[in-house]
Amino acid sequence: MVVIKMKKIKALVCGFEPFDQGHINPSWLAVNALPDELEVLEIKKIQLPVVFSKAFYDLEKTIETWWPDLVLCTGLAKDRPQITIERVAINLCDARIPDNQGFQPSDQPVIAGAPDAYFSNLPVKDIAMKISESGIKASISNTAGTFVCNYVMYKLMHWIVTKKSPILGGFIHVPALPEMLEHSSSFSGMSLDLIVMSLKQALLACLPSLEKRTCSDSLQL
Ligand code: PCA
Repeated sequence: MVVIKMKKIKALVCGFEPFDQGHINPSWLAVNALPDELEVLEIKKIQLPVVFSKAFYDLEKTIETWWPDLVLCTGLAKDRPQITIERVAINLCDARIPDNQGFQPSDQPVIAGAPDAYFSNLPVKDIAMKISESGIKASISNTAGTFVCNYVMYKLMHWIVTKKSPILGGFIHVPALPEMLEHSSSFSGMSLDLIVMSLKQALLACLPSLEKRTCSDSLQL
């Protein structure tokens, strides 16, 4: 008899705590509102501190205890009107504002001597397309900035590459909620519901790539 056991695919999804005098960070609000399961995905959610010396440390600890198949990090980009899927992280920390522990690096590498940049290994075009098809504005971004989000994405991709890990990893920036923006702002932000929906679409867009990687484990003869 052939028994087909559907193995759950583990997705670790991260958002950030508030920073820069904000009281909320929609990245974490949206991540926290995701279901615990989505189709074949088992979802674990964590909030990361906006602190250079801690953010990746917390993420790495969770990766090395839970061993996810996918790591999707998210953060707030208040100056962007739409969901942006980051294609690349660069080896640079150049902070416009201090992090939540007052550290403000200027022109420092994330990791001295490491490559100038790492690409996301998520299907970034498929993600942008799937979110757009659901009626939500989304595009690919070629810069994750030079603050904590870029730092975390760079460290994550460096971890994946140097450990030769099969994990899919990458980063999505989400816009501000409407109530976070000044009246004078040229755009109106995005509702939490739409941000949550975008993250679900992003996770679903990763399934074909994930299933390709894990299908050899799911057949038990
Ligand atoms: N956005 C910041 C850090 C935390 C967040 O949500 C960034 O884009 O670097």
